[in-house]
Amino acid sequence: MTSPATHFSHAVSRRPGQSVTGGLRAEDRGAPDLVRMLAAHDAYIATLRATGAEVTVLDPLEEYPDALFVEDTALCLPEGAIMMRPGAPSRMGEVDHMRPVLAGMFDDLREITGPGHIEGGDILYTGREVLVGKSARTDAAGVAELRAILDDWGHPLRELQTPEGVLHFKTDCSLLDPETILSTRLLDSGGCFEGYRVLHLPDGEEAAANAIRFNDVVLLPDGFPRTAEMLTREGYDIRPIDNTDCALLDGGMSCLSLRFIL
Ligand code: CIR
Repeated sequence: MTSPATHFSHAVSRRPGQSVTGGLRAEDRGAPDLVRMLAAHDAYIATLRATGAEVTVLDPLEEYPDALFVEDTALCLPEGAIMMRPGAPSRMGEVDHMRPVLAGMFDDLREITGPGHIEGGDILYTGREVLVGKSARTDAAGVAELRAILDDWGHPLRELQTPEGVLHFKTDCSLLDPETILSTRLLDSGGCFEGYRVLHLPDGEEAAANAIRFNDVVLLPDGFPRTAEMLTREGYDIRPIDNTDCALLDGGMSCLSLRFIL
């Protein structure tokens, strides 16, 4: 079954630059290695392209160390794209660089104009609804502004809470198919996925929660054997991708692309 939440014709991604070593992180566990990160990024893009999708790869933005995490700058839906308004002050300017790219692709381009804030990492589109977790980056005013736009497009929005200490809602969950969510027990314990089938990350492998279903494959951070085994057993075709360096900046599989159908 194809769904606009799991099946895509296009993606947009951005290469990391030298400045990525200065990217935001909740805890300093060392600087990412750009050479290894670029190799992982190549593998990520190649995996998306191998599914038949067209992938636009943008040049690094040295003035924005976190600009490779393009997901936070926009929400792309079948009806159009919405420019976000990041809650991290150092990331707000990234939106100005993504707007012209999406303007060339979408007829209907909307904007969160503020004063609220919202980042794409806090938004999970499941096909039947849009789940948004308030977080240190996403506030009630940002969610309200998004809701007004989604009302126009007929998408129900459910406002939720990203757990304390978790960067984004999707740091802790992913959509595996329109009925199935991969989630940490922590996030799911809040009851936000009622009505979906939920697969829990095995204990100790919570860092594998940020995966993406992209067409017929699931891109999963490498190094989480029990999660890989569980998903394979459940019938998903997984593609492990080295996430060592993005993880040092609290990033995962979803943050590295905007995915949509044109
Ligand atoms: C940040 O703190 O904004 C970046 N270092 C990581 C952003 C990850 N984005 C995402 O999960 N959507």
